[in-house]
Amino acid sequence: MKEIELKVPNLGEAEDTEIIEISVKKGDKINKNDPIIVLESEKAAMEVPSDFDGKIKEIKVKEGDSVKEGIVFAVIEVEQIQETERETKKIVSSSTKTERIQDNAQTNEKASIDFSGINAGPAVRKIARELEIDLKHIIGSGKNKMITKDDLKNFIHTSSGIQKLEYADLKNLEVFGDYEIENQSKIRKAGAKNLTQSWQAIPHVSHFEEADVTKIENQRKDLNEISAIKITPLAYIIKATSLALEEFPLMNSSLVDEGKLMIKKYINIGIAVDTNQGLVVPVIKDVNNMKIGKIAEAIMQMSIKARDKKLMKDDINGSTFTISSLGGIGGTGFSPIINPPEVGIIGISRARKVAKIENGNLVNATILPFSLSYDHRVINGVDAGNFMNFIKSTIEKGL
Ligand code: CAO
Repeated sequence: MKEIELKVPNLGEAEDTEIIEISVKKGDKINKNDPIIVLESEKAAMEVPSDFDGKIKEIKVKEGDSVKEGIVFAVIEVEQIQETERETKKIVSSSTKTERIQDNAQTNEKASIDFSGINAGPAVRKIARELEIDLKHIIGSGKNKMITKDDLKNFIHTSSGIQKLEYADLKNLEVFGDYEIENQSKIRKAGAKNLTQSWQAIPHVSHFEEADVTKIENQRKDLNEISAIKITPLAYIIKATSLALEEFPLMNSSLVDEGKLMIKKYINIGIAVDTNQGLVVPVIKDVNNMKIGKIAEAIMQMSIKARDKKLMKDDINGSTFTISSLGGIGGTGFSPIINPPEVGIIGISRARKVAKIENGNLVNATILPFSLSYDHRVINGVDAGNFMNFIKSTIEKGL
């Protein structure tokens, strides 16, 4: 075991250089090229990495210290000294620094987040990139609103912090038997990421309801006898939901900033469509102005386009609320995941025939279970209950 002193390298023309971050603590194991401190001059910031694998024995400086070339800032213990030529790093100008960050982004798959214009040191950027956190969402508490490590830690610890996607450990699993690896489509990969982020970032609550659809089922049968297009219960639910969104505009909104809600004056409903490539959500625009037949036609056109991979950008953008129907498959109820930036989503399950007591008489009825998942930051239980009651009574009255 040998002790090595880490010294501040040649800093180029910079004179007044401050330590803005210490990226390690005593006892930390470090690898060669791991950043140890971050220096900042008036023009830019630079990381000072370790040239060796080892363990931090002592830190000889603190954040805020001014340093010059040659000052020992840390002592590390190393097992073996690799013959390494210390690379003299010059302080880089801000634009060069940005270029370096962009270069890294090209070689690192996780570095797709754009940090341009962000005031944060390289160590914070590195962690954010590794955890796939967009620094634009963090307000810095440092000098000139610089994002410090503590700001990043606080963000991760609050519910708004988006955590890393969770994956099973292949090495642990492969010992149990034969298997094959299947590559996921781009749509499935994007869907997995969006669903995870929505689930982690939005406090979801689900509300379950049932509606007697006997009246609309009779109406639907009659309509289907004369209609060229098959009309499914979904068209009726979409219509009833659009009327409810007109009545309860809070459900047709997006939380755009802390304490700022955008209430949309148009009603576009996204429909979850199952395709071979995964779930896609085409949008039926201005659905509140459409009749049942037109909505059924739009569902058919959009699902054909989705399955034939013919959806255009305009077909999938701009939804204000989403409906996911598993009615053709089965189930008595489920909690769908909100499609951000929306604040609610309705899930439809399979209608069933029941015997019901009506005015003291036993009658046949068809009951449709449906659910609403809502963003509890925007919607309260009472709002959700009123919204669902409205849909239920609209359906039961007949459309
Ligand atoms: N109760 C009872 N029967 C229902 C029903 C319901 N709630 N909803 C549909 N059905 C019936 C239809 O009437 C149709 O019956 P017939 O074959 O006798 O005519 C049959 O089920 C199939 O309907 P469909 O699924 O073709 O049509 P749809 O309008 O109900 O749905 C679409 C269209 C595109 C939404 C659907 O095909 C689809 O992709 N659903 C899956 C969505 C999904 O994956 N959601 C989960 C997201 S969360 O992971």
